[in-house]
Amino acid sequence: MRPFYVTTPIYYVNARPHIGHSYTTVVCDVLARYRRLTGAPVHFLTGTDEHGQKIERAAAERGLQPIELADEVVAEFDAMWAKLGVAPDDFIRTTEHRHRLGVEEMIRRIDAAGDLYVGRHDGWYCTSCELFYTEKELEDDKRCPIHDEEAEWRSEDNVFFRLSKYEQPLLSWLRDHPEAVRPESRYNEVKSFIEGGLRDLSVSRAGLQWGIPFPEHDGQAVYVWLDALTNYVSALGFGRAAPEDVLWQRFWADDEAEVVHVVGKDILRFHTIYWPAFLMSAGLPLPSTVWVHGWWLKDEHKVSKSKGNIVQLDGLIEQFGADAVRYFLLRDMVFGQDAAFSDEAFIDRYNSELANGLGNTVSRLVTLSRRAFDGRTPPIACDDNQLIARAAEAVDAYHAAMGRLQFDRALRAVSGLVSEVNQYLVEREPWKLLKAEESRESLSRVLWNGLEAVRIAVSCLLPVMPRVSATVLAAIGAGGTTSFEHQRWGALEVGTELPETGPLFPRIDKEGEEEETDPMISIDQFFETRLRVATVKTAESIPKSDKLLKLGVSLGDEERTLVAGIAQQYAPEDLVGKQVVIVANLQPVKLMGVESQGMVLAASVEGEPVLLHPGDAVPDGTPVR
Ligand code: ME8
Repeated sequence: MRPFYVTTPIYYVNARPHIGHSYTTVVCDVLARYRRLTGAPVHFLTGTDEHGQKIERAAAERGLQPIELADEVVAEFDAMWAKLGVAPDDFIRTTEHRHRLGVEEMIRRIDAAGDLYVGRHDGWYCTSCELFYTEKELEDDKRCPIHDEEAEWRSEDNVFFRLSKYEQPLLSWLRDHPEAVRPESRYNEVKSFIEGGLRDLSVSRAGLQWGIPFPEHDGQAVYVWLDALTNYVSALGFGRAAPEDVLWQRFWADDEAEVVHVVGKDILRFHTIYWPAFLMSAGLPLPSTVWVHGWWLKDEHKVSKSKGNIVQLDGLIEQFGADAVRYFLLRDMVFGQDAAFSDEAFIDRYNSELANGLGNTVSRLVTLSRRAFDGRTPPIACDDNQLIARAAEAVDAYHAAMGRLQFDRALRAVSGLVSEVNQYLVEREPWKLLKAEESRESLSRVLWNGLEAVRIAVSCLLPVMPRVSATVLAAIGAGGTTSFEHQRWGALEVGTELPETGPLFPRIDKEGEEEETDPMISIDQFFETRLRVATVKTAESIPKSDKLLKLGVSLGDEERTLVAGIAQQYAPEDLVGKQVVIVANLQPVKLMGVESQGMVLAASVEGEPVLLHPGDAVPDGTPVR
């Protein structure tokens, strides 16, 4: 199987990790886990971009040395990835020696190709982008189009890279590799940008202290983007004549390797023009695909430190768990487009698809199976039912979408399958089959089918919700699933033990209060309870009971005796003549020697009953629905 190398951008250390960084990194983690489940060798890299004027300034503002700031923020990124269940194989920092070796080797090769020269550089510079702009590219008041910050005029001698020489080679590369930049809209954007003409690029900065010294050019430091982009190869051992270069061979140099960079649209040009041009010049293979996603917005603006509208995920992770947050990030953003973040959207998605959808379906199936089959999966499997085709379709749709990074669609397919299972249970009503011995066989089939379809659905969720999926698989008797191999119908073992598990996703209301997970019922189930209006004809206290009253009520064509626990709130004489709502088909029970033939409905205010009365007088016996 093709080796798969996936990278996040390396993040600047002037900002704490927020939803934007988390999104890209979770996407890469999901891709890495997905590929591992298919059996491919995988290498997943993330890291930090620590050089440059921007970091130098941010550190100075806090009275720190740049490396002190970097160490502090790196610890935060590390902690965030651990919290989010992100497990990279490597974390590169551009201040590491191994990285410097890679950058020096890159420059040596680019120089050997005759692509470097010294020239004068005048232009408008945005420090946040670390990029020169032409006047035309700037917004009004000379503001940067990405950061909305004022650009500054700079004029200095720099080392230049002959980017213009790569105009045609880049266009040929794009023409021959339609998958080189995805989605297609970004591919088209890059292509027309190159067709508009490329100017040579300044790749050094004069007087920059906090950077890698430019080899052979005293007083110049390596431009941060040439520095930063090289991380993708320096982390694999490029530039080091060392035995660990096996990573470099396997995940980059080898033709077989599939190299995928995932980036936000803010850094599209760096990854689809500069980076491939540097690689061409250095005589190195190019990445297979640069996948470009949109921005998380808050109040219609890109979430970013410079906008000051940061969304941090710590609170959500603490309250709902990392897996729910991962699910939301992938489910609610169409990869490639922008998405607006809100707490409401999070809670709605969580309640509908995780708590009521997956959590509830699993808990129903497991509870019924445990009860009916002595704590085990059902004894009889089934290979002929409506869920088989549904499951196969969902798995196909899921894999097709995952291959195109259409995570929203992939998860919709899975969540659709879970809904089908729920619907199937509502139709088959296995809870009704629990008691009768002659229904055991059909009960076994229905529950096994439900569990098997859930097993297949949850196996698809393994890359996205690694911890919860493993818990669910263990809870339904299919623990230890580590590959997609068994996604076909029929693998769930019969009669295997079902361990006890707690609730998976407690339901949350919008104020953030946790609720017990309420099992959903069908309308038919609701109508199994017969509610009727009745008039209280007589009311008296029950001797020796200070809580209970004995009520005589009329349902029109029928009189009933009820016992109600309302003596402390209602005086008997106040009740006579009042209409109430009763449950008319409750099995009679004896309370304090009196048979109660139904139940009076009351709102329960912290345990205190408040009787329900119809708003208008209605005939006795009128059904309530
Ligand atoms: O650009 N929505 O680092 P950076 C979605 N060091 N994604 C977002 C986002 C948002 N609102 N905000 C940030 C750099 N991101 C360079 C990269 S790579 C060789 C050097 C994500 O810290 C997104 O992936 O500004 C974006 O491309 C990246 O963070 C920018 O991170």
